[in-house]
Amino acid sequence: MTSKYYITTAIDYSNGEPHLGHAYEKIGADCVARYRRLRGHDVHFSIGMDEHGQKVAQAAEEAGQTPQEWVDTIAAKFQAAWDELAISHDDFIRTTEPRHERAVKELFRRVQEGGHITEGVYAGYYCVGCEAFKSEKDLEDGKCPTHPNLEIKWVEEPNYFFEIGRFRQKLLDLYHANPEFVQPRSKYNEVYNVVEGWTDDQKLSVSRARVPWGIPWPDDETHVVYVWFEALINYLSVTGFPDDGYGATWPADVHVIGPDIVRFHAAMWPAMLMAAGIEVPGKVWCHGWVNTGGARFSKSAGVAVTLRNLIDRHGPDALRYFVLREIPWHADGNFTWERFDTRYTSELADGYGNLVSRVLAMLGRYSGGVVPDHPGPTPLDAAGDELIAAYREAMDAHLLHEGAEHAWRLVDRANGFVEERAPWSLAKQGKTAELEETLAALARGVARITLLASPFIPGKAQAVWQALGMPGEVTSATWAALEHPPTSGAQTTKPAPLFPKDRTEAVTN
Ligand code: ME8
Repeated sequence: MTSKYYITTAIDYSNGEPHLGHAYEKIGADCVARYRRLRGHDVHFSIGMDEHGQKVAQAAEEAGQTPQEWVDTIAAKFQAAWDELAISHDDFIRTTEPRHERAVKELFRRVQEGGHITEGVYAGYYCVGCEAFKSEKDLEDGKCPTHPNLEIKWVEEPNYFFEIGRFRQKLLDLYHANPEFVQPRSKYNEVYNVVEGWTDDQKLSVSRARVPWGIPWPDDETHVVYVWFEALINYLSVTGFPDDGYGATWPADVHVIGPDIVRFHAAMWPAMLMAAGIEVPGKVWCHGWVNTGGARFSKSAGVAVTLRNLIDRHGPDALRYFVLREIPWHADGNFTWERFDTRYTSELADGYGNLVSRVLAMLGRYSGGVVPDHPGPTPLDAAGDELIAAYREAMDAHLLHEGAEHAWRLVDRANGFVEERAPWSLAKQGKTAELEETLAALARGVARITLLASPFIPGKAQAVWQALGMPGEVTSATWAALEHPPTSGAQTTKPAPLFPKDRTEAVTN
């Protein structure tokens, strides 16, 4: 029985180039999606672009382009980056697509039919950086703390409002019933406290007047739907909503997002769904911030480290591995070139890369490249069983950095096993049975590590899978193959160096 697993990331604003912050989120979600496929789930993984709103319109104007021309160019850049980083999404939604407008209008109709939209006048601050209304207490020294470089605007206009306060108790009930609805716990507490502080007649402005770039407000062309109210609905648009059958994908199992947008996802979004009578998502997973040199990667802060430089340094797989191993998936982390180079050398080149190259070389030398038929088990198999269980526990809990750590412990264990058994001396002494047992165990070990590593370094894992003589793509391997690698009798070959140490030789995969 396969079970469906619908995972999404935030859809990125089309107001600049992709940077490591965006990439980290997509790489992490991709790692989860790939792990779930390995577990046999029927995964639907969606990412995309948030193309409406004032700040996108401003960026287009500054570039001297129409908003549509601008978002087309930006979407192509993001897609190219995600292709290069082997993001295995099943869908790429753009909020300018007709399927999205259709879903927005239908969801809106249901919310309105429920009597949850009212008219009024909004008077308050607006941060274009957040595309969000701000109260006095959200500001620090009159500025938005997330966008201190932008001027806060005072806005006074007739608006349509969503009566979000009516869902206060239902949201609190949801949080009580499902304490893992928002993870990590610190974010749960943040959202809980915000919602608890609402009044029952709390309103949220959900239209903007005089903003031409957006989805027109149904029945009132002088307004567009507020960009957040609209953008969140992308998660339904990709399921085919409102067509019959959207429930095969919806509800999302997990929305992966960053720290600045957790309230939109864990409070506003479920309230909108409740108002429309639609099931809420299973979980909101909030990763941390990626910083460098004391600044956060962002479109405006002018961080000099570009995604191009990062990929070019050691190839896309190395970047994927590094960010997922270095930055815990639930906390903030820091990028430095030094740490990147150190982990590349010790864990990828000298660790996994060296293990693969010596095991395949020994299979060639002592066994004509054919994996001997010897089921073991050896101490290496036992260590593998333990580490697979630990990996699974970590990955099920979304602790990707721990998952990588367990996989790489098996690399160390396998490299240790080579030293302990010294196949070269077994060969010299003519201890054929022991030599065969050792080589067979090492082939199984490498196959297991490769499957465990495949959500992190899919390109290199494919190269090793092929060199091990395993059939098909590593992406279609099963969990059973991880537990009992079908390596006996496989005809192996020697791959090109996986992680060259001389950077000028660095290959992209
Ligand atoms: O927020 N480190 O778009 P966005 C980690 N369009 N994550 C980071 C980051 C960093 N330095 N910088 C950005 C939006 N992010 C909306 C989302 S969803 C319906 C609409 C993350 O382009 C950020 O937290 O500003 C968010 O999850 C994602 O990148 C897109 O940010």
